[in-house]
Amino acid sequence: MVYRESMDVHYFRVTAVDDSFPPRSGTTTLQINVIDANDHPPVFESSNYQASVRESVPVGSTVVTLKATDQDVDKNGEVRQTPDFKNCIFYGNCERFWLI
Ligand SMILES: [Ca+2]
Repeated sequence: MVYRESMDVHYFRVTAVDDSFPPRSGTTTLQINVIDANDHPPVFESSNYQASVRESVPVGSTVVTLKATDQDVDKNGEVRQTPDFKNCIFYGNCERFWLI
């Protein structure tokens, strides 16, 4: 198995030999770039976050900042927030959400 995360470029030395006598040969180097696969999930810095907020906090206030990283690159490594979860805290008292 080839993993881009361990080595993203491989080099091979290739030699071709004819059947003349003495044999003649040519050598070249083959470079293979390993393209990333989306094989890693985003991972949060912590498996558990806790925050407290005053009941009078203004709408739009930041309560806690979560950070997640993904070992993949480019589009495969982008970490996005699911739109349905934006600005929501689960298990609140208003139809499953507290909107802040
Ligand atoms: Ca990924």
